[in-house]
Amino acid sequence: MLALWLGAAAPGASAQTLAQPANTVILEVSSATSAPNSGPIAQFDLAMLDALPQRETVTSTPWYDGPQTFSGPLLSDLLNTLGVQGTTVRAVAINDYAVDIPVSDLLDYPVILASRHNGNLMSVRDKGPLFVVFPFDEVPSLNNEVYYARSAWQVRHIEVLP
Ligand SMILES: Nc1nc2c(c(=O)[nH]1)N[C@H]1C(S)=C(S)[C@@H](COP(=O)(O)O)O[C@H]1N2
Ligand SMILES: [Mo]
Repeated sequence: MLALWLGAAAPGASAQTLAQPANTVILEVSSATSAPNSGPIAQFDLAMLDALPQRETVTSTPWYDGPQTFSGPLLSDLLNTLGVQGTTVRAVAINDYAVDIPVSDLLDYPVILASRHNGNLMSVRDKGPLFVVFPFDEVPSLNNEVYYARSAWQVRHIEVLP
């Protein structure tokens, strides 16, 4: 099994320095390598996600007519911030849809945890609050069912698997 380090921090080292959410928690990140009952290793409100470097992609998708603009932090930057180790990122949505995304995808492509669609926050009805967006137009080879299935919307929880 290939174990990839996301970032240089020691495991768990940077979680303590992460700000505490001041507003509604929209994302929880947990790691299978942390103690089972320790709860999430990080909780994020929107401002905390907005404080990370933002990446935008303009892309066609199977879900909208014509190219759309999506923006938010890179999933790789999010995990770098936490210094978690793993091979797989499991994105779990509000409706309990779950999909496993290999960490190699995050190293190979700018995969965005989008908080904005055409500059606007997304309601749950509109695939919000968070939507895993692959850069389909930047990397046309991503246009297949594997990556459509990894495009989880209404994401609420990210679990990092060893
Ligand atoms: N939250 C959530 N995201 C999801 C899904 C889902 O059911 N819920 N389905 C996935 C799958 S399997 C695919 S192929 C694509 C396309 O789903 P659609 O055919 O319903 O448009 O969205 C993905 N993202
Ligand atoms: Mo699918």
